[in-house]
Amino acid sequence: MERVLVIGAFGQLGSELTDELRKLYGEDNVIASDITAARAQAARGPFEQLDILDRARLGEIVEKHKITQIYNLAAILSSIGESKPGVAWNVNMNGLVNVLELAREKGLNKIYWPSSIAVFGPDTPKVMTPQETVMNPSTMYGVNKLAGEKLCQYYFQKFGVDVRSVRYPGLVGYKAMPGGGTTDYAVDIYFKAKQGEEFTCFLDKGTVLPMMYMDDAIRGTIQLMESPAEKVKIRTSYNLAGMSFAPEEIGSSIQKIIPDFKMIYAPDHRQEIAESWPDSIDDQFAQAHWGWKPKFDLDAMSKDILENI
Ligand code: NAD
Ligand code: AKB
Repeated sequence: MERVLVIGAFGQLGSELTDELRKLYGEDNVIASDITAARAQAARGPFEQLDILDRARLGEIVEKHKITQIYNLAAILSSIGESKPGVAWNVNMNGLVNVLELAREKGLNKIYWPSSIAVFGPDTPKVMTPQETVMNPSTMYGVNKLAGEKLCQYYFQKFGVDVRSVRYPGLVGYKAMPGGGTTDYAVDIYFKAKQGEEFTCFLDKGTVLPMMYMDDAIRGTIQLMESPAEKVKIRTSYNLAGMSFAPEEIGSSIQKIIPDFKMIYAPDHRQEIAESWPDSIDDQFAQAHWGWKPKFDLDAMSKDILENI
């Protein structure tokens, strides 16, 4: 029987992924953990407060709950990472090392750790960015993700740790708020639109980025983790695509449902980060190796979100 620990479970991804994992493995077999206990009361199911940098406590929790799989979602994202590069390095890198070391020592069955389109940089080909290409990230977060990918591959090749990963595009959902990234505007915009307010976008018109609806991201993650090990042929991290759009295109998609929605543009420091990332992603290996296929395009995502918030 699988016993799963989710680290960073109260974040944008973790809040939804933990619920899905509990449907799959049973509520008591999925232990949520986060550095903050603030939402522990509201969350259903078992919870442990954990700073991923506390390796001893991580080991105790794994022993106590007889954990067989870890989903490591604890991270400092791109925008906050630029203002706190030292903290980003510590959490993003040393947190990952703690999890991989524990997996090696205890022989855990599987580890999940997400990478990001942030591994690409300004000199990467922007359109249909290939799996293997020039990678010179210009953010601390991107540097951490690229190094993390190599570390995951190293632990797989050297120690046989079954660690799996995808490079998510910007994730768009409505059940939990994003935590300090460059793609966060694409969540905030729906809430402003629904409240009948004008939206000020921190990215400029024409800034196309790869994005994905949270339902697709959760489905793809579980699909990868449930695939037989021999189908997982890339052990750095898989390119994964959903959709691509610029701020004015998400605005137009919203206007099909809320015609008087208005937005203005006030680009800030996140514009430079966004400009260093691809427009679109070639995910042919995720499709071929383990059958990835997104379900949501921009209009389908807008309809689903605006119906539900
Ligand atoms: P988030 O910022 O919303 O959540 C991260 C969680 O980690 C938070 O709940 C935070 O409290 C927790 N955390 C921070 N420091 C910690 C520590 N020291 N110990 C334990 N927990 C700690 O991030 P997210 O959007 O849910 O991202 C989850 C993962 O997916 C990250 O690895 C991120 O890089 C990756 N990712 C996310 C996106 C996206 O658009 N959301 C895109 C690409 C990749
Ligand atoms: C961010 O903007 O930092 C994240 C990501 C694309 O990794 N959403």
